[in-house]
Amino acid sequence: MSEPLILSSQSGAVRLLTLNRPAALNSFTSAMHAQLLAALDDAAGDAAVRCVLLTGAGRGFCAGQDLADPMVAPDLAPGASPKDLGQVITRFYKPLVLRLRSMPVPVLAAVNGVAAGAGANLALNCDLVLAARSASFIQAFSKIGLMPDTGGTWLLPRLVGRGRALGLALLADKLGAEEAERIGLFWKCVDDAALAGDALALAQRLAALPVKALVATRQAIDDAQLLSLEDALDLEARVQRTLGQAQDYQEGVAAFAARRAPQFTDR
Ligand code: T3D
Repeated sequence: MSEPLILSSQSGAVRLLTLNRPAALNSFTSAMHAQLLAALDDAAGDAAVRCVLLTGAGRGFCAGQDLADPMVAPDLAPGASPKDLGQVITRFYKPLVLRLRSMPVPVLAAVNGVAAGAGANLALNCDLVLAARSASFIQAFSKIGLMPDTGGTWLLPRLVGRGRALGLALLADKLGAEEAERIGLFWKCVDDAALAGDALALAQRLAALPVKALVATRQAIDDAQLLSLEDALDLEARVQRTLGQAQDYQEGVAAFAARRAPQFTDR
């Protein structure tokens, strides 16, 4: 049997998913897309999972679309029709981003090496990103005549502002992890040797938090970008009403009063 393209393992309440095509820097084929989506669906449907940790095997995190995949590689034969990349996005990248951003648990990316093209935006779609200090982020699209996808056009200006988003997207330069952290592209860099341990510890910490509230926070922060202040305040009232009726709120307040650690269970 061939090696799985997504490795999956469980550590307590954390589901660790590892992109596993290291010889091609974990770039996406249609088979890897299918396996990643299935692995995310499985984690979403498993009540024992309270956080997903996503990383890459080998020296890279993900180099984006596999450019040798016949699905996208231009056919150079005379008269051959061009590939429909719009379909590739609609069929693979859009469902992936929507799946990630609707996960019922927080998703943490541990970026262990280069993250390029759709691979960079895959990481940036996660709720938190830890990156090895030697890792790098490249909006590689313009180098091959494309524009950012996998949510890049939506995410980048929100993360770093229009000016930097355009700088990253137009020039497609390699951005080192320390500089990327400095400009606010993601949460934090750590020493290379500490990445795996620190990421698992952070994932376990997230899993012990009230994940239903964390997921509602992700959704409300995204939704609020498109709302007036008044509408955002109304949204906060609606979501807080729901959270206030959930078990975790009772548990959080009871634990505070009893000066003990809370045991959150909602998902
Ligand atoms: O469907 C569509 O096309 C639309 C959707 C697009 C989404 C996208 O992601 S478009 C952007 C695609 N990605 C890229 O353009 C990045 C291409 N890769 C690179 O620029 C470089 O590999 C890196 C900067 C990421 C890393 O450079 P380096 O020097 O550390 O490694 P390398 O030697 O270039 O790569 C190592 C191996 O991985 C190499 O294979 P080999 O020679 O050892 O057998 C290389 O060919 C392979 N590899 C790297 N990236 C890809 C890849 N193979 C296929 N597809 C890749 N994207």
